[in-house]
Amino acid sequence: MARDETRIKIAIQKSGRLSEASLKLLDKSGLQFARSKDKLFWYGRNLPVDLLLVRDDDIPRLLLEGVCELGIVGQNVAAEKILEARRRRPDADLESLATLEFGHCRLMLAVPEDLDYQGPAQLAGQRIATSYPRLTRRWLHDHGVEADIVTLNGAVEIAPSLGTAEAIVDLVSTGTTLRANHLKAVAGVLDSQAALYRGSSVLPPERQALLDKLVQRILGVQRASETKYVMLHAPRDRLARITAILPGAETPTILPLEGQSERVAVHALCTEQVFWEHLEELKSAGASAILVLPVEKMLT
Ligand code: PRT
Ligand code: ZN
Repeated sequence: MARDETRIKIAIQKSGRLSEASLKLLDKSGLQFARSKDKLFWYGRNLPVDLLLVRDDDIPRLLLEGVCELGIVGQNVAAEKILEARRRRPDADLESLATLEFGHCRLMLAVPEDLDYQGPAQLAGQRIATSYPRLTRRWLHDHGVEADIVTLNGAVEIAPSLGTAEAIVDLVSTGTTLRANHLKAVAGVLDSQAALYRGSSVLPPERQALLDKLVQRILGVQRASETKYVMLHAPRDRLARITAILPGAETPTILPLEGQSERVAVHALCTEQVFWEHLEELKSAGASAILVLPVEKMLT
């Protein structure tokens, strides 16, 4: 495939936990692709922006080598691969443009459930199985512990029962896998979620402008997904109290209500999550007719 130097390439996971949400984000950002079922490459139809569908582990390298300009990948994978790349190029780095609020998980140290774990010092001289050897090594180093790292590409959780390691460092979301393998999580190594990364290549001004526009759109969709438009009726004399409850609302719009002098309508953009608890609190403070609406797009 000849490289077209005028287009932008975005790398996402081909098939896995991050694929669907990554595609949805790009779709909401207004990108349309000529999809080809099995191919790795989807051509951008409405903008000069193409998609590369690859294994998540390959995304950091594609960004570091300048093959792609943008990529969506878990912070866990990005952090591990950056450390790996630094062995060859000490200044290797990726810029994280935004966290994307999906693919949440935690890289954790886990030990057999019947072990009386007292702290990192207990790991000295032990074998720790993981698919994240560099993050594990850094964590051990930060805790002043020397242990043997056994690098495995999968099925890390069975290493203790096979007798190939005393502990593991692996991703945990619900904890079901650990429990099924009679392991317990005892320390967090890294909190992770999917993030949008920018590669290290320097672009000519026109392509940089296209990239900036694209990033603004993606950030706009991301911000909108966290934002809610709240409408309610409130007694005029409780406005201060009610606006204080609205999460992340800076300057709500206050509108008169026909035929009512004591009550007004309040419209507010809430940039933080609106929970049921907020609505219950608003109601107790005198608000009524409370509506929470999703926001589809935002450009601020
Ligand atoms: O084929 P490819 O290499 O692209 O995919 P993959 O198999 O390496 O990755 P995939 O699709 O499993 O995960 C992609 C990314 O999703 C990870 O790099 C994380 O950023 C994120 N993620 C979120 C997770 C999990 N949650 C998760 N639970 N990745 C893996 N897991 C594993 C976990 O290790 C455990 O073994 O799922 C298992 C179930 O977890 P529990 O705790 O819910 O039981
Ligand atoms: Zn992978």
